[in-house]
Formats: sequence, structure tokens, C-alpha cells
Amino acid sequence: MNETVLFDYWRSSASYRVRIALNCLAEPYRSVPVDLLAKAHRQAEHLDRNPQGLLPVLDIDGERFTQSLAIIEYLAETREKTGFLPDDAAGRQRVRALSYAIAMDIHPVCNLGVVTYVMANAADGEAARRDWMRKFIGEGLVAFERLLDHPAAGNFCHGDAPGMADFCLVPQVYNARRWDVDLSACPKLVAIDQRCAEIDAFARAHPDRTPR
Ligand SMILES: N[C@@H](CCC(=O)N[C@@H](CS)C(=O)NCC(=O)O)C(=O)O
Repeated sequence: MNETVLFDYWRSSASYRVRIALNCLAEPYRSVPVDLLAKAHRQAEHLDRNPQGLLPVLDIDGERFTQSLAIIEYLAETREKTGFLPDDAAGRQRVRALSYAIAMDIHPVCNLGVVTYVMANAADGEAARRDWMRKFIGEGLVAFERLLDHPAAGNFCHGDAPGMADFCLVPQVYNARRWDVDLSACPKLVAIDQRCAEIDAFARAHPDRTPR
């Protein structure tokens, strides 16, 4: 049987999503750190794994996969009753929309490559980074909070069990706290994040518990 290997970085939120999903399945995997700060993701060894030079990369079932949401959907399609996505089409649309609001709208503009470029073109790079993160994560999460104002929201983003949207939300809230984003206008998502933190699969995926 092939070993499941996650090419990972402790502070990579896209990798964090996949760590949560694998933990929810109780699917054993080995985390192999690829140090983003040391630019290991730009080295030939990692570009061979993913020509985009991004994390995560997952080796599973004899295949090599990139793109965190495509990986999570693969797991949902190949494992029994994951609950990652709802059974009904409208529910799946909503969970994907919530997930994309983070993974496709907030996360890419705050990615290392983008922010490094912003810093390089500013007089005070550190201040520019802090303002950038607070603006884009803050605005994005305020909009996400409004998306939670929906009858299908429950104790988690969709209903009363965690799923793909929660796998996206928790790493984004971790990042928000890292950059001291004001979350006072986002009580619903803060409460969901807190509920997730109490679940072992989420707790074990936390950056502080990830090999560096
Ligand atoms: N859409 C991709 C995004 C992957 C991504 O941007 N990963 C970040 C870490 S969270 C990365 O590798 N960044 C490196 C860089 O920006 O140079 C996914 O969901 O897997």
C-alpha cells in the first residue's frame, strides 16, 4: 500500500485545510515540511512535484495531487460518508461558495509571493504588509460573516457538522489573528472557529502541532 505523504508547511493555510481533512478521515499521513521562508518551494525538487511552486502537494492512492480544494473534493468522492460536502446540490453549491470566498478571493491576494512583491515596492515593507493583510483579510471575513447569515448555517458554516467551508475558515482565522485583524464584527465565524478548535482533527492540524 502507498504511503500518504503531504508536502506541507506549518503556516501554509492551504496545507492546513488538507491536514484537517485527512485528520477528519483518520487517514494516516506523513507531513514533509517544505520551508516557504527558505524558498524550498521554488527549488527544482518541489517544482517537479508542483510546477506552480505552491503547497500543498499530496501523494495518495498512488497519485500526486495539488490544489487543496480539489484534494478535499477527491477525498469526499473516494472515501465513505465524509460529510465534507452536503448531500444536496444547493447545499454543495453553498459550501463551495463559502470555501471559494476564502480560498479564491481572500487567500490568493495574501499569498507569500504577492505580499513579498508588495513589500518590495513600498517604502516601509513591514508596515505595507501589515496594512495589506488587515485590509484584505478583514474585508473578506466581514463579507464571509454576512454569508453566514443564512438559514443553512448552524453550529458550523453549513449545518451542525464541520465540512469543507470550515476547513477553509479555520486557517483563515488563524492568519487573521497572526496579523491582528479586527474580528469584532465577525462573532459568528469566531464562534465557529472556537467550536472547531475543540475537535481533535482540527486541533491536531494546528500549525503549532505541525512538523517544521
Ligand atoms: N490554490 C492553491 C493555493 C496554494 C498556495 O497558494 N499555497 C501557498 C501556501 S498557503 C504557497 O505555496 N505560497 C507560496 C508563494 O506564494 O510563493 C491551493 O488551494 O492549494
